[in-house]
Amino acid sequence: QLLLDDLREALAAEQLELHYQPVVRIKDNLVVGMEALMRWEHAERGWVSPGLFIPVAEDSSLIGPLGDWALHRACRDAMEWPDTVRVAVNVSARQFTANGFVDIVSDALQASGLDPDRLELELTESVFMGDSEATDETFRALKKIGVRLALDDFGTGYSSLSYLRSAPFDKLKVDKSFVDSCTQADQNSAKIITAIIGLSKALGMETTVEGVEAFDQLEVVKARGAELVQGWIYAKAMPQSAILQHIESGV
Ligand code: G
Ligand code: G
Ligand code: MN
Ligand code: NA
Repeated sequence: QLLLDDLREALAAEQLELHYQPVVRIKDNLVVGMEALMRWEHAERGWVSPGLFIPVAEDSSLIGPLGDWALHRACRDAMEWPDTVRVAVNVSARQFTANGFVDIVSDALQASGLDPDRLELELTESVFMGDSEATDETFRALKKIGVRLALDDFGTGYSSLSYLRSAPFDKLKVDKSFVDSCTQADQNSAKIITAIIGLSKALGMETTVEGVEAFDQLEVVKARGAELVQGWIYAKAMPQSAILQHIESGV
């Protein structure tokens, strides 16, 4: 049976889960956000990585219902957390550019009662590949609702700074690939991290540095001005049932 068929069945049978990875504010070690990451355990396949099944869903229309489910679920789950903790949801370009996306976001907020300011949508530059007028219109409508927008995987792909001139992002997420090499002697990755944080600040945006695994990496990104960090050094993604205890016990 094809992976896509299994995935469709899993969604219908409510076998997909959202796990959440904390985002930590370095200055006071507080958890200020959680990124929702899809998890799927299949009876025969075992754990299937979203890195594998999301692209399969994106190549079909299943990304629509899959993404709707994640938005609704994440908003509902976030209602059980302290209201100082935001929830970030990854949104595929195909989902973002589909008709009705803004309504789905509104529905998820309304159904859950979540404050729009607590919902952050993580987009990648691929949303700029399509019709730019329609994209601009979607951005405007989302800002009107009051949700936050983050540009994910920043610095990879076909980065173009021109997107930042007009798109109303609230946050840039520095890609893990820069962190992986930030402790190297040549310091180029560390310098790029400094530059991205500076750019982000100059434009009035927040920055999250992603994928920090080791203490020496944390030291480098701190020295480079990072304020928000997400990575295994603090925590991996965890199920909803573990979150309250994690937040209460502190970092
Ligand atoms: O959790 P992990 O690092 O394995 O995720 C792998 C990839 O899958 C990441 O690029 C992540 O953004 C993506 N991903 C995880 N959950 C979702 C989701 O709910 N929607 C979308 N569009 N992508 C997701
Ligand atoms: O593409 P996106 O940035 O949404 O993907 C986030 C992915 O990065 C998730 O799959 C998450 O599991 C993974 N991730 C987050 N922190 C770390 C880390 O410290 N190390 C590694 N290897 N992966 C991480
Ligand atoms: Mn992300
Ligand atoms: Na990323």
